This record gives sequence, structure tokens and C-alpha cells, in this order.
Amino acid sequence: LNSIIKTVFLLFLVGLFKPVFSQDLTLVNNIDGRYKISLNGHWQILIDPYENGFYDYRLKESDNGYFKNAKPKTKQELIEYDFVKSDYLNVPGDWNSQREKLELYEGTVWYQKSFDYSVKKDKRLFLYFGACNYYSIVYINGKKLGEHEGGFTPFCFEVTGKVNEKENNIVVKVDNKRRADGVPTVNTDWYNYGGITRDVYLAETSENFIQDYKLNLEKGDFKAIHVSIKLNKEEVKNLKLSIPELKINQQIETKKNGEVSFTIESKPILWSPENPKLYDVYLINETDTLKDRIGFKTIETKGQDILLNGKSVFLKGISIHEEIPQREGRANGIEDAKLLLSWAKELGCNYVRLAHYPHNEAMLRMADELGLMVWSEIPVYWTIHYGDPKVLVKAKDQLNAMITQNINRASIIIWSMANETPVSEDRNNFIKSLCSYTRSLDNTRLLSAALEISHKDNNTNILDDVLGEYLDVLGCNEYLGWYEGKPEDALTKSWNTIYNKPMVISEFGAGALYGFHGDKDERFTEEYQENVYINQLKMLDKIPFLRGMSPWILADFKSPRRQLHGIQDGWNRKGLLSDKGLKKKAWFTLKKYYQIKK
Ligand code: GCB
Repeated sequence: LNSIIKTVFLLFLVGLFKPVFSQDLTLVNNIDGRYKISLNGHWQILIDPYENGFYDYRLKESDNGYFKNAKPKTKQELIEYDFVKSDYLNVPGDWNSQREKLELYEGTVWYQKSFDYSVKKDKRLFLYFGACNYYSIVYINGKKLGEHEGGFTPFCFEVTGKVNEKENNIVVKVDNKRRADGVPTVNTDWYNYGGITRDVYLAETSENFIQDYKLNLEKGDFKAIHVSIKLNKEEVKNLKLSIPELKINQQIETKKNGEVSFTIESKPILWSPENPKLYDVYLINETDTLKDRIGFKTIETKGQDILLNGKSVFLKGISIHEEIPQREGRANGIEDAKLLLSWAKELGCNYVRLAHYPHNEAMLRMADELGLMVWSEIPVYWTIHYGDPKVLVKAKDQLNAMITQNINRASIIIWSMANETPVSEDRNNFIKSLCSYTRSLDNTRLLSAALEISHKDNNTNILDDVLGEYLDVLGCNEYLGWYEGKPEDALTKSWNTIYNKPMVISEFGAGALYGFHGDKDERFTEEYQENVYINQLKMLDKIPFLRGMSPWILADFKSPRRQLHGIQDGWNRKGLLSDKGLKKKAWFTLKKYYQIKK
């Protein structure tokens, strides 16, 4: 009896967690390649700090909220909102940078859009969101479609049979309130931009569409392309894979469950920063053609080396937030990606750390095109609630979405689990669990986490975090010369680890206000920042197991934690570029270093 009670309890728990957090990921792989219409542009909005459009006056979820988008039918009828008469916001885009009154707003904004659609009988329809920060509830024609938690990952809902020819009505409740049990939690060092921050589409597919696919090389083998494809439903007999440049034209039959994996003998030109070769790839179903551009590379470690295509590489990187400083807003789309990543190229990078959450897909596609290796991470940051199993589910959901969306991006070499997490039993178990989950989703990339120096022995920094055992690459953030010690202390510092693994310094840096000059030991001058870089680079050069770095950070970024009047004014000033995109002295120090670094 005891075990029956236990099982029932467990089933109850699983049931309890599932409906809220399991998210529909059917269509997040290659949304660009799908037949779709854009729902970007103006959306009408209602700013609703009291969530009046959601709860009734007894604080119960109302069945007659703003999502009904109701209109009075008589002169006498009382309806206390009107989307049409209120303000609008541009989608994609954060709300903070679009309306002054929303600059520091944390709460609910309702978005509404109407559209017509010529419904086709044999097609399925999906409503796709690139990302909304942080918690979204989506309604179509007055009915709830579903909910999504997480500010930086795509999600979609099937709307087949729910769309009419005329006057469809989508309403989205977006709430960016920080939550203690969120991922991230309430405390971060970046700006809490709210809104529908990425693209919205209505995507049309055939009944049994190509849902996921993955083309890759296996570690150490450059002569075979591994292919796995998953149809949304049952088997098909006449699927085709074509990579014209490699003379690949393959007829494919899937298994009964619609899945298939196979290997093709082929020797593609390998993708690398020096030659970011991409191939046009076509997957052809009876009714759909899905196009992608895919590069082939291998990434592995051997002892303390990172091997790209079998050869040792040093990761010359920079950390980047998904923010355009001059616009004081979230980055999204090709043009923004080009701007941010061209800066990284100009600096001499072959690698970028996309911090601290999954960036929009255009960044990864642009990194593929420009030849930048990528570290991609989820916001398991600082003090999220490691002991809460629900939080683990949320982190795994974000990992799953990030990996599913970007599985075919050659640029990605590292999935990072976490950033600066305080060591404890709960935290260790949490991140171990993320590691094994990630390996089950993708075994072709390396795992890392931005750890911290475990302890100090005289003048030696030691890295022996238990998580090292589960990672391929040890990431380490350190701020010698800024949060501790003097810049020159770096000259006598040595480093050690108990692991025979490569280390990357995932962060180091110092703050400087552009145009503020002075002595090299005066805080926030460009000279101070430059001096930190000069001394750090000398120290890093002497670490025998160092295989890369991503200094903090490309550009100044907004952060309410940064209060110092006249210097910070709400900005983290550790950028090598100012909030106007202007180059500080340390930019040139790092650039010169990367020019000669092998
Ligand atoms: C860190 C964090 C990063 C902060 C940075 C800083 O270690 O990972 O998110 O912005 O330090 O500037 O303090």
C-alpha cells in the first residue's frame, strides 16, 4: 500500500508540474525556413499593473477579462477598456525603450492584434513567438491557448481550426515582474526589458510536417554526415534530402514513428572562423520544402586542449549582452546581429560568449556566416532557487528550447549551464542534472559553466569546483584588479586546477566612463580599465591550461544595480565600447593582443 501511495503522490507531483511548464516546441527549429506570415508591427496595448484584465474583484481569474477584447453592443453596456482607443507598441521590441512611462515598469502589459487569414483545408497553423519577457498567457478569439514562462526562448501553439477568415483577435498578457522562483531570479546585473521582444509569426505546415532535423559530423570523423529527422506524425516514404554542392540527393523513408537517422559518406569543407563555409540544405516533403544553411565542424577536447576540426584552438572572445546600447533596448534581427558581431570581428575575435540567456536566432545565424564560435547559455544565474524542483524544470525547458532551436548552427561550440553559482549540495545536483540532460539532447558540443575561483592558496588561484568533473571546459569569472586587489596583483598570481581540462576565463574586466581620463589608478578612468587589461593579459598568458577568454564586455549595458551618479547613471560601464558605441582605450589593448595571439 505504501508504495501505491508513493506512486500516486509522484504522479500527482509530475501532473502538478507538467501543465504549467511543459511548453510546445513543435515548431521552433528553423522558423525562418517555414511558410509563414508575420504578425510583427503595431499591437494595441493596455498597461495593467493591477492585473485588472485578468482577475476579478475577488482576485479570481476572470472569464471575462481583457482577452475577450469586448466591444459594447449597446450604448448602455459597460466595458471599461478599449484596445482600439489606447496606445500601441512595436513588435518585436521591448516596451521600456518605446515609451518613457514604461522605462522602469515591471508588471503586465496586454497586447492585442487583429488579422484576417485565408484558411486552407489541408494545412495546419501555428502561432509562434520568438520570445516574450517573462511570463506570457496567449489567447485567440477570446479563448486561452496556453502559457509560457521564460524570457528568451521561443514557443508556439497550434491554432489549426481556431482561426477564421476575418477579424481574428490575438491577445497576449506579458508580465515581466521578477520572480524569486524564476530563471533568472529577482537579482541580476542586467535590465529587465519587458514585452514581446522577438518576432511573432503565423506558420503554416502540412499535416505531417518536418518538425526537427539535425545534420552534423561526429567527433573525430570528417568523412560522414549524420542526419536525423523527425516528422511530426507517422512515417513517410518519400522524403528527400538534398545538398546540391555536395551532390547529395537522398530519398528517405522514415520509421513508423516518423523518425529516421542515417549516415551519408561525404567530405564537406569544414566550417571554421577562417572559412565559415555553409551549405544550402533542402528537406523536401510531399508538400513542403524546408531550406537551411548548415556548416559542418567538430569540436572536442583532448586533455587541456580544445580541438576544432581536430586542431587546437585558442578562443579569442568577448562577452556580449543582447542589447544595442545606442538604442537603450533589446537587440533583435539581422541588422542588430550584424552590428554586434561585426564589432566582435573588428576586435579580432574568433569567439563570442552570448551572455546571460539564449540570444535571438539571428545572432546565431550571423555567427555562422561571419565565422565566430559561440558560447550559448541559459540564465541559471547567481541565486536562483536550486532546491526547488520546479525551478529545475524551468531551467531544463529553457535548455531544451535553446538547443532545439539552434541545433544546426555550426558556430555553437559550447552550451553553458550556469553563471557564478554559489556552491552547495542543491546547486551541485541542479547543475549536474542540467549537464546530463544537455548531453541527452546534444552530444556534439562541449559543456561549460562560468564558475568562480574555488579558493586561494597564497598567490595561487585554485579551481576545483566539483562540477568540473561534469563539464568539458572549465569556465571561470574573475575580477582581479576590480572587485579585489590591484590590477598589478595579476603579475604575481598563478593558477592551478585539479582537472586535466581546458579553462576559459569567461569574464574579467573593469569599469570606465568613455572620455573620462586620469591616472591609471583612478577608478572609472579609461586608463584604469586599460591597465586592468594590460595586467590581466600578462597573467593569462602564463596559465598553462588556458584555452580562451571572453572579457566582460563588448559594450556598456543598462543595469539598475549601477547607481553611481555622473559615472554609471544606470549603466554597467565595463564595456570596451561606450553607450554610444565609441571605443575606449582598453578596446585597442585587447585588439592588439588578439592580433598577435596564436
Ligand atoms: C559578473 C556577472 C556579470 C556582471 C559582472 C559585473 O561576474 O557574471 O553578469 O555584469 O560580473 O560587471 O559585475
